[in-house]
Amino acid sequence: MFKTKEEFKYEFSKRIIESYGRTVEEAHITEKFMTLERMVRDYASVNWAMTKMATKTNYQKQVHYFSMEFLIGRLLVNNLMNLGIYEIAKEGLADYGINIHDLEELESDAGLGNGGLGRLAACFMDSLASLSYPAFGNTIRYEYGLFKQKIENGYQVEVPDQWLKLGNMWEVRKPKHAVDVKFWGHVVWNEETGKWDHVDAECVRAVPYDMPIVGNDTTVTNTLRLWHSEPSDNIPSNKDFRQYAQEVRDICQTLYPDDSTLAGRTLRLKQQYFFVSAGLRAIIKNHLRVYPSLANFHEKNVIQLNDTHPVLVIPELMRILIDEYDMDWDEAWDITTHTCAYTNHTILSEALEKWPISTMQSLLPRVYQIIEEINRRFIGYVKHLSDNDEDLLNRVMILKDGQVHMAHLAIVGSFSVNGVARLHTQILMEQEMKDFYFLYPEKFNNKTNGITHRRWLAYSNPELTTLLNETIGNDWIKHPEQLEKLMNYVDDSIVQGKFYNVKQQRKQVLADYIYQHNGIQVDVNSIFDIQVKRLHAYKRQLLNIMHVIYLYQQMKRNPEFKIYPRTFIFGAKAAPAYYFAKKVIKLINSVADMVNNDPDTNAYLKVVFIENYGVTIAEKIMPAADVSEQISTAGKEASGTGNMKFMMNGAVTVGTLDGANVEIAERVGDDNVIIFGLKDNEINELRWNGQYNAWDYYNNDPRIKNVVDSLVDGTFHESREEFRMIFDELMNRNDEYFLFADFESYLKAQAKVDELYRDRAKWSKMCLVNIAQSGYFSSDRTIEEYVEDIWKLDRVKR
Ligand code: HBZ
Repeated sequence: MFKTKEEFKYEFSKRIIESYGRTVEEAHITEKFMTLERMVRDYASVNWAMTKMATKTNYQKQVHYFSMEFLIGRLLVNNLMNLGIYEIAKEGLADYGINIHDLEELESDAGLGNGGLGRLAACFMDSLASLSYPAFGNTIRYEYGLFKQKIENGYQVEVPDQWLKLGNMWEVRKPKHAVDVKFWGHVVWNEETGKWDHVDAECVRAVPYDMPIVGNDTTVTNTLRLWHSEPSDNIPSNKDFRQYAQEVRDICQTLYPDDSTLAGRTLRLKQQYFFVSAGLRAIIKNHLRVYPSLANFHEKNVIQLNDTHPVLVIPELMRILIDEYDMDWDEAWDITTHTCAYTNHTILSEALEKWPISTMQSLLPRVYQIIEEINRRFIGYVKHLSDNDEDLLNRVMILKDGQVHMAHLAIVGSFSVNGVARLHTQILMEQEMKDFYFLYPEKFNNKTNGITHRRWLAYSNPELTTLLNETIGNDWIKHPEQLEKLMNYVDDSIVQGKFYNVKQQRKQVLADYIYQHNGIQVDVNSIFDIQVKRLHAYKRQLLNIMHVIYLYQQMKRNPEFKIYPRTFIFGAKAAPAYYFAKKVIKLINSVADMVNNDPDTNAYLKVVFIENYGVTIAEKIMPAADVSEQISTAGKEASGTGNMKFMMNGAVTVGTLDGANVEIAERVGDDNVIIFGLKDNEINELRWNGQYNAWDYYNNDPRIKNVVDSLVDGTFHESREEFRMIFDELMNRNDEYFLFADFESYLKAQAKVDELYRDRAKWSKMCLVNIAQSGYFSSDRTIEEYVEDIWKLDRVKR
C-alpha cells in the first residue's frame, strides 16, 4: 500500500489506466472519484481482513449493533483521515491538477436513516473501531435512503434519494453468506420430531453487503453489514413470479414505508424481521465456526437493540436455538436474555411500537408462538413477584389489546435497558417504565449519548482544530476529555481573538453556501442562530419562528426597537404524512420571504431555511453557529445530539432543561449557557392539574396575541386559511407543547443573547468554555461506558 505521495500517484494513475483505458488527464471526474474510493477501500481491506482474523483467533467477544438506521454520511474524507493518508492523497491529486474537494462532492450521503437514532449508530461505529473494539453493525441495504427534501414555493416536496446511482464503492457483496428468511405459512406439530414445523412459508434470500468501518489511528476495521433482499431459490409455487419478485424488492426499497395502510405496516414488520433473522443466522454461523456449540453464545456475543425496531431478535434467537439447535426453553431463554440489551430513545407514546397480533401471527407464525410463550411465562413471573397485582399485570403484559407491545418484549428479553441521557433514564425509571423498573431494577442504566469528535470537530472544522492544536496540543484527538485543557485559555484575549476569527471564517463558508443555494445574502457579522433537527411539534421550531415574528412586529411598530443583527437559520425534514410539521416549514419560509425583503428590517433580521438537512450539510452548519437552539418541551427530547455538535464547535446553547441539555448546562456552568422555560416536573404539573389554558395566555399577553393573530390575518399568506392548522393547534388543541407557557422566558433568553453577544471577549469566553467542556460528549466516552457496564469487551489484540 502507498506510503508516500509518489507511491500514491503511481497507483492512482495505474488504476485509472487499468480500469478505464485512459490516462489521469483524460479520465472523467467520476472515474477519478471512483478510483480514489476504491483505492481507499482496498487500503482499508488489509486491516479489515486482519481484524476479522484477530477476533476469530483470539476467541473474542463482539458486539452486534442492530439498527434500522445507520446515518453514516459520506465516507471518503472520514476514511482517508482515519487512515492518516488524507494529506498524501490530497497532495498527490493536486500534482495531477485535481482538487480533492471536487471529488469529495461527488460522494452521495449514505442516507440510511432519518434522525438522531441513526446518526448515533454511525457515531458509535466510528468510536468502536477507533477504540479498537470488535463490532458489527446490522441493517438493511435500502435502495433509496430517506427522501431528499426540495423546497418549492415554501413547501416541502419529497424526492427519492437515489444514493446508489454511482454505485457504492465501499460495499462488498458476499453472496456466499446469503441466507433464506421465511415469511407467512403456518406451523404444524410434527409428532416424529416433537417440534413445530413452519410449513408453506415464503422464502426471501438475504444477501449481505459489507462495508468497512475504519478506525482512527488503529488497524482495527469493523464491518457494517447491509442486508439486501432477493428472490430465493425456493420460489413459492403458488404465486406469480413477478408479484413475488416485486414483494421481495419492496423489502429493501425504502426506509420507513408509509405506515398509514395495513400493507405499509406489514412491510415495516417484514423489514424488521428480514434483517434481524438474517443477521442472527450469520452470527450463529460464525460462532459455530469457532466453537462446538451455542452454549457459550452469550459469552462471545452481545446484541444491542437500537430502539424497538430490531426487538424481534429476542423471539427469533429463541426460535433458532430451540427449533434449529434442539435447545430446551430454559437454556435458550438464559442465553437469549444474557445476549440482548435494549436502548430506548423515546418516551413519546405514539413512537412506542405496537403490532397487531393478527399481523404478527400471519406474517411470522412461529415467532408469534414464541412471543406468546414468553408472555405466558412473564405473566407467571409478575404474578409471583407482585402478589397477583392485576392492575400491574394489565399494564406490563407483552400481548394486550390485540397488540404486541415491542418495548415490553424488549425489556423482558434483555439483560440491560438504557436511556440516552440522565434525565431521560430517570423519566423511564420513575414514570414511563416504572412498573418494569419495579420488576427488574437491575436492568436499568443510563448511557448519555455522545458524538464522534473526529467527524464533528477534527474533520469538519479544520480551522478550529488548528487553533486547538496550537493552544493545547493534539492529544485531544485521541483523548477528547483533554479538551478541558482549554479552560486555561478561556480568559486569554489572544486565544479569544483567534477563536473569533475561526468562527468568522466558518460563518463565511456557510454564508457562501446559503448565497449559492438560497440566493440570500447574510451578514457574517450578524449572530448565526441555528436550529437544525427533524421537524416535530415537541422540538418547537414553531416557538423559534414565533420569536422571529415577534421581533419583526416590534421593529415595524416601534422604530426605537433595535436588535443586534441576527440570522435565524433552520434546517429540518418533516415526515411526509406529518401535515402540521409541513405547515411549520411553510410558515418559516413565508416569514423568511417577508422579513428578508423588508427594507425596514432586513439589515437586522434574516431568516434562512436550508433545504435537505442531513449529515453532509450539518458538517458545514455546526462550525458556523453562534447560538444553538435546543428548545424542546422539557421531558420530551430523550437526549439530542445536535446540541453536542454545536457545543463542540463553540456555540452557546439556548435551551430548556431537557435531554442532554441538562448535562451540558451542568458542565459549562450557568454563565456559559442560556437556560429558559419550565422544567420537566413543572410541565407535568401543568399538564395534570388541568389549569393550563392557551386562551388565557392569548388574552393576557398582547405579544402572544399579536404573533398568533398574524398566522390567520393574511400577514404571511394571501389565504388566511394557510396557517389555520397551526393556529388551531395552539388555540383549539390547547397548545399541547406549552409554547405559550415558555414564551416570555424564551424572549428573555433571546434578549440575553442579544446583550451578551455585543461583548466580544465575554462571548468568545463562553464559546471556549463550551468547547473545553465538550470532551465528555464524545461518543468515545459513551462507548467506553457501554463496554464497561453492558458489553464487557476487550480491545482487538493483534
Ligand atoms: O434518538 C432520537 C431522540 O429523539 C433524540 O433525543 C436522541 O438524541 C436520539 C439518539 O438517542 N430518536 C430518534 O431518532 N428516533 C427515531 O428516529 C425513530 C424512528 C422511527 C420510529 C421511532 C423513532 O418508529
